[in-house]
Amino acid sequence: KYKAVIFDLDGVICHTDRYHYQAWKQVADDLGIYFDEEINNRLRGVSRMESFEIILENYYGSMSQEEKTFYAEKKNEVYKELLKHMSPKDLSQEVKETLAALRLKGLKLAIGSSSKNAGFILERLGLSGYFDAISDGNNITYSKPDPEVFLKAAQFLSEAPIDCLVVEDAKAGLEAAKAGNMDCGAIGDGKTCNIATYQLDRFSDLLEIVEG
Ligand code: G16
Ligand code: MG
Repeated sequence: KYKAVIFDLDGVICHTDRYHYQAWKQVADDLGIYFDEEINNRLRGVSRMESFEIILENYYGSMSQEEKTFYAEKKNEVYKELLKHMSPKDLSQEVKETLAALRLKGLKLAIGSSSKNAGFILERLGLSGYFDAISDGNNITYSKPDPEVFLKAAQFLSEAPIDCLVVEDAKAGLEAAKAGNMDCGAIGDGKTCNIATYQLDRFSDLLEIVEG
């Protein structure tokens, strides 16, 4: 049925959300901005600068574009330090086995992530070179819910969007898949929004879905 599967990275292949949270928390604390896990949930799949704009909803001063860039870069420095804690052990057995089984079925596999750190994260997980294509924050102009990141992934794979299945944990990502005319499976936090084609209780549920 499908020829390719495009995976979101954070929240699907791995769980870097706690590192994003810790890094943003540090910046928010420095600026005296209220920030909690609930606000952090709104940052899923959203680009770095857009994430900071959401955090700044609780900032009652004014901030220039230069300052915004400065703090977003500061967050990224903290985040990248935290990512160094990641290793191939952070890749679950289930994800590893499911990816291998999908590949055996002849499906192409790609990453469709908003993150500019996708390459580094894949390296930490021991997945460098594993995917047939990587579309991430470095090759897009518009971030999720715009479909660009997934459409580029399909293009890199030389597949039509309609032949690709997207797997996402974020509302912005599920909306992006829809906007790109792609079927999508929601996992984790993504299951709370009912716009997905499929609901995945487990990552390995993908194996049944691709059987059609
Ligand atoms: C991820 C995260 C977002 C993050 C974004 C940009 O997206 O879910 O919270 O803001 O990447 O990350 P960076 O600052 O590393 O460029 P995805 O699409 O992989 O879930
Ligand atoms: Mg995600």
